[in-house]
Amino acid sequence: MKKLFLTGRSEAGKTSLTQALKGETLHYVKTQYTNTSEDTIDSPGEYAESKHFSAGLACFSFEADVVALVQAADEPFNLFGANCQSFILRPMIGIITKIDSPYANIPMVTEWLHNAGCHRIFLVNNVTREGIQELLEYLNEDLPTLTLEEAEEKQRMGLNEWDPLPDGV
Ligand SMILES: Nc1nc2c(ncn2[C@@H]2O[C@H](COP(=O)(O)OP(=O)(O)O)[C@@H](O)[C@H]2O)c(=O)[nH]1
Ligand SMILES: [Mg+2]
Repeated sequence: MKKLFLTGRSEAGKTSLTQALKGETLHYVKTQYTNTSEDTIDSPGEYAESKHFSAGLACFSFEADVVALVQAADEPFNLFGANCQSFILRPMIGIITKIDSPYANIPMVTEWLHNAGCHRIFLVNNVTREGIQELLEYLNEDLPTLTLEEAEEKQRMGLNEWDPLPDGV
């Protein structure tokens, strides 16, 4: 199972997502600190919202196999700049929560997450668990482990460890 790191503004639905992934019914918990001992690493929204703390997010990401930018479908503005993945040495996905919101604008949030560099985007409703199974299937596939030689070869080609090799190589 891939260890997932969640970041996004307060109220985006990160803590609810950890509960939906565990099959728990949603209950409100204020996220006071980053907890890395479980399969999902949750973080306080204040980290993503503050210029001073946001560098800490890159450090926490190194504890994870995959980083997820979490944005609610009804968020009024975008917190993440273009190409955020450039300083995170992990595959980065986007998770759009609250797809049931009457104010949802899924095409706009999808565009934000694509611009940030997410290579895959999942749509979820934490309340009804719609979309959670698809995310769990992605998380259940382990990342392939590379030998040192394979890792060095990918580095020479300018590829990330998790990128597929070009055709014919
Ligand atoms: N309708 C709806 N509400 C949600 C969803 N996910 C979370 N919420 C609600 O949004 C609020 C903030 O959720 P929370 O998980 O604490 O956000 P966090 O600050 O990112 O951890 C809570 O009242 C949740 O019940 C969702 O998919 N749909
Ligand atoms: Mg939280």
